[in-house]
Amino acid sequence: MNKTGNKVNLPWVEKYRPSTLDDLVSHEDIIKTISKFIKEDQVPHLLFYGPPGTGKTSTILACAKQLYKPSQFTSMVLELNASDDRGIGIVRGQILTFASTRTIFKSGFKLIILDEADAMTLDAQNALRRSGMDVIESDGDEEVIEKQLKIVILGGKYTGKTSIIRRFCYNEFVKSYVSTIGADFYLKRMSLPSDKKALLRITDVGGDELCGTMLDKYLFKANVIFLVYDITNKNSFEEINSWIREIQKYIKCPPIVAIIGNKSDLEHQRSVSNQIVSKLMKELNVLSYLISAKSGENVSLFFLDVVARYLGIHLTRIDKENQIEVVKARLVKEEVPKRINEKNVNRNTSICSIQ
Ligand SMILES: Nc1nc2c(ncn2[C@@H]2O[C@H](COP(=O)(O)OP(=O)(O)O)[C@@H](O)[C@H]2O)c(=O)[nH]1
Ligand SMILES: [Mg+2]
Repeated sequence: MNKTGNKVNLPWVEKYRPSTLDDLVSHEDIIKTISKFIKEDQVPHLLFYGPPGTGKTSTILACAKQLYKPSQFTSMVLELNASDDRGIGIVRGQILTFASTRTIFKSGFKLIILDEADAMTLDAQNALRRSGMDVIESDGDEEVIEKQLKIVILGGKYTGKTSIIRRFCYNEFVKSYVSTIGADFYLKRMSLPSDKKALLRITDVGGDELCGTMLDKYLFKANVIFLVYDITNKNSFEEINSWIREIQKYIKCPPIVAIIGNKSDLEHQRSVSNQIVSKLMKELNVLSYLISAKSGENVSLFFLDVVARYLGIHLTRIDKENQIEVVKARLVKEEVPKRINEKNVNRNTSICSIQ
């Protein structure tokens, strides 16, 4: 093509390529169906199959021209040849970058045209089948697949949400209390059985957000929601129902939900009975765990269990046992009141207490 737009020296397949769907001859039913998809803005994934020269590429290019203005073409359409011998790594990299870049001032879907898809090796087809949620890193010959999950932690103030996350991410516990304002964000990589990996994006939502205006934003695209209550505080358990009502307003596609009873180290001060927890668990059809951010009891186990369930990974008893936290306890000298007439009695005993 020269500067004035005239087509010179183009192969005839390009020169006479139909530029609109109406220019295409025959395949009337197919063209009618595709036109309907475009009109209703409901274009599904399309697979064109047929011998060479029957118009597969021309049809999809005509669709693209109908869907996007010439100025949008480069940002919204990616044309690739799958038989490209540069390897699937490059082709897939281009697809992931293109698909994950948001185009400003243009909503709607982007179009990826994968020509000669039948020339793809089986490995290459499998690699592309993995969803857009996967982060794929190439480590020499080994391919590392990392699933990304968004986890949102909700619950009343002082129930220990921040402490749970800090125990899980940094294995630390702070006794002092600093209220979370708005929300905080954490990232944590998790190894799962069979060398699988997950990248957890954890949102720690402040208790005040129950009446705030940002909850819908924090819940956007959440894969897992944890609702935390304090086992020593009945109100915090009752508040779970209010959180559920709020969640239902914003979430269309239900994520995995689990109720987390925190502060199991204060079992002797428990005011939320096991019965009411099981009742709510059955009513809502959700998971439930009893944990302690302070002692670390069950913290990594419940994260692993939920993430594995979400990803459909089966955990063996050994996988679970490996997560069991050894609860550290301090030996405290028992104070024995001195009694008269008690001679030579060995009272050198100790008791165990969790501090
Ligand atoms: N005994 C005990 N205290 C805890 C536990 N988890 C958190 N706390 C304490 O509860 C208070 C509130 O914790 P925080 O994580 O800030 O609660 P949040 O408002 O829900 O984020 C802090 O003083 C923590 O030290 C726990 O498992 N056991
Ligand atoms: Mg907090």
